[in-house]
Amino acid sequence: MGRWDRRNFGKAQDSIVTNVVERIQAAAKHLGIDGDVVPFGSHTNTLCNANSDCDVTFVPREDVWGEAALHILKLIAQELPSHGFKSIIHIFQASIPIIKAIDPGGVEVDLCIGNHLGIHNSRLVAAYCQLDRRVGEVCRLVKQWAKSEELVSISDGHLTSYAYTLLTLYFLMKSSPPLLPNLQDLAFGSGHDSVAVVDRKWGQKMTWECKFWEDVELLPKSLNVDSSEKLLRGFFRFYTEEFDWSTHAVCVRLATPKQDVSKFNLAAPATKEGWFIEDPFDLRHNLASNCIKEGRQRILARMAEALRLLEEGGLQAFHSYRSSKK
Ligand code: 3AT
Ligand code: MG
Repeated sequence: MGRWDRRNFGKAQDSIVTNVVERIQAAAKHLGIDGDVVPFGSHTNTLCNANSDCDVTFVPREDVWGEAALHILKLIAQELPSHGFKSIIHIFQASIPIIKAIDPGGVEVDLCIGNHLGIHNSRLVAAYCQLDRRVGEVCRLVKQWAKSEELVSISDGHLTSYAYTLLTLYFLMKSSPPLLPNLQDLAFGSGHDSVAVVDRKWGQKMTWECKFWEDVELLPKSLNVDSSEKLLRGFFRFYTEEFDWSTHAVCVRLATPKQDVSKFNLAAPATKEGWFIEDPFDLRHNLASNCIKEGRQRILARMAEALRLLEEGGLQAFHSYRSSKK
């Protein structure tokens, strides 16, 4: 898979996603709907694992939302079987209506309409990954671990893959010395032009500031020389022993090495109970809002177990334990 390059972002980066994009583009063309199929998610930011889905959004030439967007999604869904897709499922109750389908190669595809925020948050993650190879390594290890422990799913009260990526980035910004700078903060501090993105989730029109420091090649290398294994241990230790979930938020937007962000000062209504993982751009969105008490307890218990394995037997013990669970 290619590395992120901001000039190339939004173009397919591997053959899986190239195929998916071409087929959906052909379906839209056949229907006479003008627009672009844009990949986002882990296939565009170097974080995909063998079992990653392929996230794509159709961006119509004319801005549409609500019923009009849903209508386009339904039309494309009807057309997909003629372009090799099968097992098509509509999930229209979600905040972003999506269609799930399986491509001819067996890859799960998630298609939505006009998900500009998804494109921008994938760009932000891609930029963080480009800063240091250990970022992608630790993010992929965390996602693989969470999947093998069945901790990735909001329908049964856990977290999404994307939420685990935000947990990892936040930790890497707070590691000592920090492995990552805060790219959003850098863009604000240096007076970058605004990148205003309109979002219409939950039937409400909101405009979010999506700027971040994109010239990652101009930034100095981190002074942190820890191995990915040590960072992974640090990740599990941070969230099980150091981070105060009851009063603080995982907030990539405001992360500084020294201070945790009080969850009660954030834009979305903070719950007394529960975790708070703020989306870097959509400040209404707590990515842990569906993570129930049992889910949180399970995640922390599995994290503590992962930490123990890493401390006792290193990455080898960690991997063998995970493969014994498959
Ligand atoms: P996999 O490799 O597929 O497991 P991923 O990083 O592609 O992980 P997801 O498939 O869960 O993550 O989500 C795809 C992208 O959709 C990631 C992010 O750009 C966007 N996204 C997912 N969930 C949210 C959310 N709750 N809020 C905002 N954007 C989201
Ligand atoms: Mg994905």
